Amino acid sequence: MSDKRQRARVQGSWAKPLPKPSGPSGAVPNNQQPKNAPNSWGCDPQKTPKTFEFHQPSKPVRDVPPEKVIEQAGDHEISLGPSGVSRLRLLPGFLAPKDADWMFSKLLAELPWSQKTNYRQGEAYEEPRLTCWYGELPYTYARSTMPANTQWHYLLSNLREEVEQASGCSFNSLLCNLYRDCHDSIGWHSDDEASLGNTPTIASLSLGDTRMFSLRKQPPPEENGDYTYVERIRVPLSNGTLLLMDGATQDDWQHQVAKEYHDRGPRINLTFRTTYPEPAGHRPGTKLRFTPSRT
Ligand SMILES: O=C(O)CCC(=O)C(=O)O
Repeated sequence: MSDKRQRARVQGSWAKPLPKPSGPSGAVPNNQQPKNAPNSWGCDPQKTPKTFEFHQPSKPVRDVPPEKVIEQAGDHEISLGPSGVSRLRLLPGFLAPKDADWMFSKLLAELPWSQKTNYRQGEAYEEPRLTCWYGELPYTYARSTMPANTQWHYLLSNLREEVEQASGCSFNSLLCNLYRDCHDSIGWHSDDEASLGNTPTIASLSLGDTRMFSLRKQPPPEENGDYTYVERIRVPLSNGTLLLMDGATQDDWQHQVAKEYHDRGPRINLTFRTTYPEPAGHRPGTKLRFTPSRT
């Protein structure tokens, strides 16, 4: 016997006996039934609520905020707190497409690209992209260090000057990322290692195929690290686009370039930064607060 039928039988044997019939037909007319007697369905009207009662759900229903897309050139204040104003400046076409194309080919062929090994909870993993580092100081993140490298490729030195003019900032370091195809990525993180100082400005120049740059707001402490309801922004970064992240962006937001599930050609991203000697007594690569490292 099927489980469903077996349960139906057990329920049947427990059902309350029907009231004794009194009329000639054996049936008790409805209007003669005592007011509170169980009806012919075996339901006790006293136990059955007569009216529908609405109970407010104990947890308020929350909407996930719609994701914003920033594509327009110019300055965008993306939040006012909690650490201050977070700002993006987007400059599509910062490099003319023809210039961006030949610089891309040259940097792809001539930079000393390699795959870095990082560590998380004692486990080693290979970064899903290639990188190289320029700066007078070494740079540590995810428990692995890129040694100082002052041999700037002449093209990178020229680009640094152009980016400094456009941003009004000066940069002494550069992290280069090469995404070989749609499978390469960088996970959610903030550029908030102590060696980058407080409220760093990061200038990010993209060459090659377009990839989607995503940002998500840090959740407030009462969310216990749950990002379900945080604000999200997407910025498509195309060949020759300059993006500046400024103000509290590294304190109040995280960013990533996710893997994609359709073909993407290679893309180079140059992130100009200012680095400072690691504070005395700090382990290299220490973050200003507990946030994930780049993966
Ligand atoms: O490739 C990008 O646009 C982002 C790179 C990045 O987030 C980083 O280098 O920290």
